[in-house]
Amino acid sequence: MADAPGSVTGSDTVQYAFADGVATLTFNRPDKMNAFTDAMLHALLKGLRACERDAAVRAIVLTGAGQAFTAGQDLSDVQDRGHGLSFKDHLEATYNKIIRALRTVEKPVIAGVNGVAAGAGASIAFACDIRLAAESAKFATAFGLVGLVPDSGATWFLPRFLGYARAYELYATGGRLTAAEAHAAGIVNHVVPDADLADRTAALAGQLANGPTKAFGLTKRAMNRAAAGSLDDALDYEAHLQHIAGLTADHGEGVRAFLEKRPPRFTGT
Ligand code: LHQ
Repeated sequence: MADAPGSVTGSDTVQYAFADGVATLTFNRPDKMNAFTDAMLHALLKGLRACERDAAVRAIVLTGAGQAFTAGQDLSDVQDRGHGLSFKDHLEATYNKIIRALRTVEKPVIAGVNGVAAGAGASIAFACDIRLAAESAKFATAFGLVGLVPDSGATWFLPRFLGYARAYELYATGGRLTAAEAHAAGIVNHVVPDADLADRTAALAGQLANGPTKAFGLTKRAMNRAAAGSLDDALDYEAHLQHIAGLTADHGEGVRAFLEKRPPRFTGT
């Protein structure tokens, strides 16, 4: 944890911590349910880009301070913006870049959903690779309750988890999913007692950070591509990426360790 709070993200409202290959970005406006201001969104993007550039970062955790993961867009910030950036320009300058960064960073990203994830905050959780949720966490669609359409990838992610009808109904009614419901629907990988969330998330992130992270990154690239293409495309692209993975030091180490009946020592190269 060599970095002072805010020195990587440029803001204390998104805190950055690094230890043992795991970078943790914590949304930190607990008195406002970690609702996003523009400064926070830019800090999050800056933090994700720093994670992407830093080879020492081999897994990323997003979580929230206090009671909420994040309540999404700070609605008072929208009111105060007056006739500044249009909603479209704002989305393109902030949330859309964050969602793309989460999907393209070739390192596993885990959301430790510690409380409510609302609106674009739920979208950010959906864009992570793995979600652990505290028992008291909730996913609140929120957009419709304030007369907005789902954004930040919400129309892409939720129907893939729930199917069209359940996703549309949730958006149209402003519905919420409990952690248990989200787990049953395949949105959340694991539901854990509230008091255990930070440790369980850190343990999983630590496990991944010690793995063959180059291969994990290529797996993400392959799955992103497969989600948008045909089986034929997926077969061709998997073969292309397997060629790359097959040349990594971690592949050699993994095979040697297996044959020598010892645990592997992966380096992410
Ligand atoms: C908040 C917020 C919040 C400000 C809680 N803003 N203060 C993208 C681009 C451009 C434009 C617009 O939108 C988007 C995407 C979006 O994300 S739209 C959806 C925005 N989010 C919402 O609509 C959620 C609004 N919040 C809520 O529904 C509730 O607060 C939740 C369900 C998150 C939590 O409920 P409670 O546990 O009952 O807490 P609370 O409502 O008492 O909130 C605590 C404080 O946090 C309170 O402030 P105060 O000063 O009165 O103590 C809230 O006003 C504040 N807060 N969310 N989004």
